[in-house]
Amino acid sequence: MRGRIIKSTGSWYEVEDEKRQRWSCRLRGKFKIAGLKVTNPLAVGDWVIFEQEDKDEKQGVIKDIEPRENYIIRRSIKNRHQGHIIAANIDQAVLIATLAMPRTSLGFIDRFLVTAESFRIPAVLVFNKKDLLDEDGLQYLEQLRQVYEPLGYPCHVLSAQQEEGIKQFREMLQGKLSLLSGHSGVGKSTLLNAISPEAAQKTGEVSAFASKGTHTTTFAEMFAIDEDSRVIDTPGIKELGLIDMEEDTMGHYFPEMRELIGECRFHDCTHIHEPGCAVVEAVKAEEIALSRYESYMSMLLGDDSHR
Ligand SMILES: Nc1nc2c(ncn2[C@@H]2O[C@H](COP(=O)(O)OP(=O)(O)OP(=O)(O)O)[C@@H](O)[C@H]2O)c(=O)[nH]1
Ligand SMILES: [Mg+2]
Ligand SMILES: [Zn+2]
Repeated sequence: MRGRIIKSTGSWYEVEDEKRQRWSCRLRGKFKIAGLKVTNPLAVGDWVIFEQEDKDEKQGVIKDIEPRENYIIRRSIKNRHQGHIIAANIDQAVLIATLAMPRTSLGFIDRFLVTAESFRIPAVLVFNKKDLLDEDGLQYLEQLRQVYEPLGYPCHVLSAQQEEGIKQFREMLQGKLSLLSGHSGVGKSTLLNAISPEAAQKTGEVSAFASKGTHTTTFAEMFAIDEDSRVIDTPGIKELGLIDMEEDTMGHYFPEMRELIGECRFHDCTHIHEPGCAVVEAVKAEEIALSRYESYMSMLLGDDSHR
């Protein structure tokens, strides 16, 4: 049978078959994907081939994994030379951000976008908790929209609590598998609950744990919104860390800098101190947002103060 992993706890995988039935699966044998050093062989979003193990119960054994269209990895906490696959085969990565309570920094947003670029996954920005913003806040959001949308990152401004902008949010997810990401407290679960009855039920179950001091949720999990729209919630994942990025390729992950490739005097220009740098010229001419350039520099120089 063929199915898709919708949840993984490390030793067990919840798999949904093509008739949308749920199976509890184990992995037999080992899978090694060439060139990938990861702690988990399978991840949410993976398509697998499995066999029924027990005639009476929905239990199976995973025999094979289909080639991935893409995947998103973060550095393993245990071993910095290894990665942990967060999800595979996703159509878009959606960052839920807030300007207040908590504040998502521009550095964090740009890091997220660079990560998505490096995995060649389209990215979308969603600013939640609009209801907490005053005129100045709303105006600032409008400025951010003018920075990000021309770069190819759609921006949505909404309020999960006031149920404002939920319809557009839902439309943006329509027909896709979306990875939801964002700092703790930005409202990922609240948003999910507003659009997915399945998620509402599950997060309700888990929130009882929250009061006991454990994480609200620990594993990435896929939820159905409707027949052909799914989202993956990634609780407790603070950051989609970058893996081994070379100095001279960082600019490739900034679309506005990528556009200027070949226009700097030196072909291996890092856009920091070199004379005749087209990127620096564009920053001076305000064609590239200063905040984006600052993010680029702090990522390149490994300075984490912008996060
Ligand atoms: N004012 C306001 N509060 C909101 C809004 N959306 C969510 N909240 C509140 O923000 C808090 C955190 O929301 P959650 O949905 O639990 O956040 P989360 O992103 O799932 O957090 P983690 O599960 O820890 O990653 C809750 O108290 C929500 O009620 C909003 O649009 N406006
Ligand atoms: Mg949550
Ligand atoms: Zn340059």
